[in-house]
Amino acid sequence: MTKKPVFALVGAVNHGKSSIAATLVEQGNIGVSADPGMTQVCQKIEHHSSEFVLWDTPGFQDPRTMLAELGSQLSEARKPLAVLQRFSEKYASTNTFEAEREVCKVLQDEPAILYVIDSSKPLRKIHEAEMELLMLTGLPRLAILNPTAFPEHESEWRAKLGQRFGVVAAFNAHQASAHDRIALVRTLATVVDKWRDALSRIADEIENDWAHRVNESAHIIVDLVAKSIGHTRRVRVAPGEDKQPLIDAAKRGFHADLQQNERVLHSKLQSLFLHDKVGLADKVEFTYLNDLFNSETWQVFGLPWWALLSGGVSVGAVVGGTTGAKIGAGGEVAMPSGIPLTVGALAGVLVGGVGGGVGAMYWGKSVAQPAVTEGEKPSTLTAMPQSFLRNTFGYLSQTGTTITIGPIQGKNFAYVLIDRAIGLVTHLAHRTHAVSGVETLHAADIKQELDSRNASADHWPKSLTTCCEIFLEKTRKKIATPADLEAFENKLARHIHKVVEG
Ligand SMILES: Nc1nc2c(ncn2[C@@H]2O[C@H](COP(=O)(O)OP(=O)(O)OP(=O)(O)O)[C@@H](O)[C@H]2O)c(=O)[nH]1
Ligand SMILES: [Mg+2]
Repeated sequence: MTKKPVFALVGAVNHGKSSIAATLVEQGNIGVSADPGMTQVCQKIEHHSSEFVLWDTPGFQDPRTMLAELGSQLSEARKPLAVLQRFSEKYASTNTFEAEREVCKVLQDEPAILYVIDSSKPLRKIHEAEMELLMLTGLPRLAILNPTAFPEHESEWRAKLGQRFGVVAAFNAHQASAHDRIALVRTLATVVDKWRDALSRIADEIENDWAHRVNESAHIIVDLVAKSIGHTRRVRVAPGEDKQPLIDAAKRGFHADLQQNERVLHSKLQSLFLHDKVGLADKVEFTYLNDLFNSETWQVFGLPWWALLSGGVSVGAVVGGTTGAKIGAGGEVAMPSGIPLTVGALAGVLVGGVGGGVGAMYWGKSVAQPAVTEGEKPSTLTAMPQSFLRNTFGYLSQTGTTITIGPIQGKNFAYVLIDRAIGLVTHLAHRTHAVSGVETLHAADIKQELDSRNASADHWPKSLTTCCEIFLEKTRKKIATPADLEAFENKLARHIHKVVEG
């Protein structure tokens, strides 16, 4: 059986070797640091699903002295790796050439060399010695340009690399997309002949895995939406018991259920994109996740982009004036995007036009308000005259009654959930595993990112909105078939594909 492909990341201190490793294999626990000399010993890294091995190394610390000692031996040797082996043995019980010996240990595994270069840094003699040593190993080689800032020295690096490295690839550890990872593996397939087929298969696997993740994200988003828009909570009221405190408590519980559903969805998305395994310090803080019912978040996610342009006043003017929004029979307003907003939502916008904060609050509350029904007869208790309630449900006073909280009345609720989820998917899909540090996501940033990609629900193509509306309508009526779910899932998956690739 042929050995599986093995690669060794070599390059000068602090040029981004560990960062490339982290991004390429999507692992956040590889030591990356701004302090030079972070990697002291070699680390063997296996890709989570593909059959290849990556060695992270400290790189050479003193390649000029090493080259002076070994240069002529290496250039004359039939087996350069044996020369390196003897070199390692010679210094084995000393503290000389520690980093070099670590690299040599890995080179005995006959890897293909990935020579990492930060092309924002100048090329020096030490780097030329490094390149020379790598060339003399006789191992297959690929140079990777990974500028950590503006690549002002790229041309001088390329000039020197050309003589010793057949192929030079660009791969930015902080920005590389799945597409870039796949492209790098395909490039490697052209460099290492003996692993050409294996590497092509690996590239295919990564491509399929990525497509699966996107499809799966659409699946779990649709699942969450179906679950959330139909969600209800019941509370039993004993004869003579005061209902209102029970209703208020049940509403709080109802909102907590929906928040929990969303939290579960978001952690599933994190796992899907392999961002849940990073150490605590690297965790993204999704602060907006805690405020599904926060009025501000609702405003950010529920309003079309044009309504957010310049705050409340113009929102009122735009809705009331130029767009000519119509109130339909169902008390809904058709916005230019075709996404219906409830009258309550519109009122929120309009009130917002007059008095900013109040409008935002009303907006948030109105759209996130669940239906409240008593017994079997649906009624929005809070909106009905007490006399009517007494007459209609009086007979229940002997035995008590059951009150159902939910489902959410605002039709925009589903779109808020979907936008937030796709925003998170977009963020996770573009976050490389080399990027560390706590990052706080704000709802407004997510919305802006989606809008900049024409991806939020108010930018959707009509066919997607129509499909979504059919799915929502049937789900609300509890008549959605698996085929309806699948149809929406497929369309949403195609949309997410475009968004994450854009
Ligand atoms: N902006 C930016 N910074 C990067 C990129 N790649 C690496 N860095 C930063 O460069 C520094 C060094 O990165 P490492 O991956 O630790 O470099 P290394 O070559 O493994 O370093 P040693 O193990 O110390 O030899 C870290 O602060 C990284 O965050 C990149 O693509 N863009
Ligand atoms: Mg390192």
